[in-house]
Amino acid sequence: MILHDIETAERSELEALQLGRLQATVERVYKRVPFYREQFDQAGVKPEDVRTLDDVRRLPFTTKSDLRAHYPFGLLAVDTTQCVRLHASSGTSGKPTVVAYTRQDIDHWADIVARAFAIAGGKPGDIVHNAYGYGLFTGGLGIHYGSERLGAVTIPVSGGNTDRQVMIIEDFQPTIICGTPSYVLNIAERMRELGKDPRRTSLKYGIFGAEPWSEEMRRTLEEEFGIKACDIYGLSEVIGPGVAMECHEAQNGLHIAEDHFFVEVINPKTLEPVAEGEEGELVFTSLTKEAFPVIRYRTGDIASVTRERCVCGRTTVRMSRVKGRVDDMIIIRGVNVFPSEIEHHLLRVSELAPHYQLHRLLKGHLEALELHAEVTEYFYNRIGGDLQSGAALELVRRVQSLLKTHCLISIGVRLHPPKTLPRSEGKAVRVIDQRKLEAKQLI
Ligand code: DLL
Repeated sequence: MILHDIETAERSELEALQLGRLQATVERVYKRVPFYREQFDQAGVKPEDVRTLDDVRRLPFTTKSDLRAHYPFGLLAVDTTQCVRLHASSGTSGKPTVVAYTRQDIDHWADIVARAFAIAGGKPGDIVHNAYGYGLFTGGLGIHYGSERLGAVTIPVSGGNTDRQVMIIEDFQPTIICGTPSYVLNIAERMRELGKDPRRTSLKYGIFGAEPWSEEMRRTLEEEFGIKACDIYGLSEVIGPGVAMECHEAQNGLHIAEDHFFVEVINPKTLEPVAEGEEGELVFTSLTKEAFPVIRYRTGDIASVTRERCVCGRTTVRMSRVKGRVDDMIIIRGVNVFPSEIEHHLLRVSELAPHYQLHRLLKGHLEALELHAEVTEYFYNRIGGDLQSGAALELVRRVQSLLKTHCLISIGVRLHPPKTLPRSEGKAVRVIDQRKLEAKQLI
């Protein structure tokens, strides 16, 4: 089901719409947001210089630190009294980033997320179990409004209280489940603990995102629940969930809602555009937002885009899965690796459960990486619970050599008994930085 004609329009029609909206946005921010006016003036560019879509490149970038520097309302293009909602994204340190919405922004966002549901296979009348957290995080309410806009029966479960999640899935018979992939996997685990089979629920589709996940994690979730799982991407600064959504037909790249967001992919070091299909940092310019427009916002997320036609019939640009954030990239002796790449290989090892953490450590002055992974119940029982047994040590060596071959990194591997690593209720914490802990202990 395609909810809006623009998703299948000729590129020329879409680009004409984008240009008009871009020009209007640039003019608005220049008039209304002193920060943007100063930035444009410094770059020597005026709103009327934006004559083609390529001219976007003349505009300055915006970063998370710009947002922080204007905390909480400094970048709003309307008076706060014209806003009907505020959200915030939790920063790793210090103050969060605040984002604001007018009534029209909320309305557009609901349309965008309703379209995302349809892209993932959703229809009016579906029953949606929404396990994204409700609150300042955009996941819960963003998905909620889109699901209602689609005409689906929306269950605002929020994250956590996993036993209640299991009960609701059994009793309310949802057809779609939304949540972070790591949390929904935990729901499956809990169902099994309670003697229930996740494959026998009413669920047909999963809409998973808000954290990086791999193709193998998709396979695991699809097999666990017997569903089709699609990737949803978004970030609060740009709007929240729905910026891009993977179609259930191809499951090969996420369609960007290009009538609302203009995408670029840049080399994060040179800030120059990369060639189509090449990986780089995603940069978005909002085209319709009133309260909190963003100009060339550097997301920090690494992905590529393609303009190739999709089998679903949509003509919108597709982005690849997000590999991770620029700041999540781990550099071990000159080799770069993202946690999601490690996950990709780990989940192929049948003796390991899909629960892991990566610890960054200092060995002397050199950085080292240690993988903490849980073994499956089956393997644990087979080795009689002895993680020092020959079979366990052989498994450690095999995982090390797999990661050495495919990710080119030498990594320590520690096996853990089943169900001993922490479980997430939202975004999973995959990387623990022991370097900072160690440094603190030294003081
Ligand atoms: O995570 C919005 C969202 C909610 C998206 C629900 C999808 C579903 P923030 O909390 O601002 O917003 O975090 C945004 O999360 O810059 C990415 O690094 C990461 N992220 C979001 N979706 C994906 C995804 C929401 N599908 C940050 N794959 C982004 C990988 C993702 N990373």
